[in-house]
Amino acid sequence: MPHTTPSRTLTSWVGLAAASVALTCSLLGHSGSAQASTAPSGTAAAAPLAVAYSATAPTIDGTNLDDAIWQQATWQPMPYLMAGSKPQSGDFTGRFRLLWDEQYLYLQAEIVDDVLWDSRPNPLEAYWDDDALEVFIDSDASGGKHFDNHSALAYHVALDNQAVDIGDDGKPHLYNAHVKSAWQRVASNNPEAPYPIIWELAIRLYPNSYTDAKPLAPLTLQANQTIGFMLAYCDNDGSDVSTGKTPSQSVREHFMGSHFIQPVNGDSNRGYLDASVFGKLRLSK
Ligand SMILES: [Ca+2]
Ligand SMILES: [Ca+2]
Ligand SMILES: [Ca+2]
Ligand SMILES: [Ca+2]
Repeated sequence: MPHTTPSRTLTSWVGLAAASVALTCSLLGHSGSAQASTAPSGTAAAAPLAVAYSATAPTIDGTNLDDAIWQQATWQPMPYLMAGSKPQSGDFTGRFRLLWDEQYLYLQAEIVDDVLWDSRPNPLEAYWDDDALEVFIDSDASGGKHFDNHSALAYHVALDNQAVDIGDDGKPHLYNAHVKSAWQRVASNNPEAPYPIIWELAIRLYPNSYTDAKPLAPLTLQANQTIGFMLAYCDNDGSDVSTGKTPSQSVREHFMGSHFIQPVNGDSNRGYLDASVFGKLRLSK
């Protein structure tokens, strides 16, 4: 990270995220089969991350890291590569924090992405190959296969703020009623600034028995509820267009997430299939 980074906040959290990766990798290297109580944070086996209750709902408008409501939440890093190549910090860096009330799980993310890319105007087409913030939610932390059922959902929230996932018919569906989304760039007078995005979500949770044919009402969230959760970012900058692909053929360059996923046959991209790889949240009050 160059020392000319304009944002003091950014410098410190990028450094912290890197330190966290180093520490976690080190712990993983020595821990073998870790117990739930001692497993490193950022792993499926780790103790649940406590999420603070907010009596006042945060405004979902993609602004204001300094909002007093968000100061009760703790930043979490997104340091783990799940697919593609590992990006430099200016290519992608992300962190996020969470709050809850009875209606929603709230998320505020700060994302550095050097090129915003949305080459497929149809929100149902290859949405993972356009830039997207991907939220994995398993409302009862049941784990298990969820590709074409709603025991868990993997909401790909696109740059047009629409949320898409595979439905129980095996085809992509929009779930815009489930996720309220807004994002904006952070303005700066420094020409070297990375102009990070503040991306905010309010997420409804649904029971395992939700189906597309008979959508159920969202759950009322409760203190001490445990939720399966991961956050990821699909980063495409269209770099492969220079190699002869058309923009609509361009594929995701990095898929970075909040949790370490044990690879199977070298593949860590398992969150869209198996909710057992998610981390866990505990709603505290
Ligand atoms: Ca990028
Ligand atoms: Ca798109
Ligand atoms: Ca579930
Ligand atoms: Ca991008």
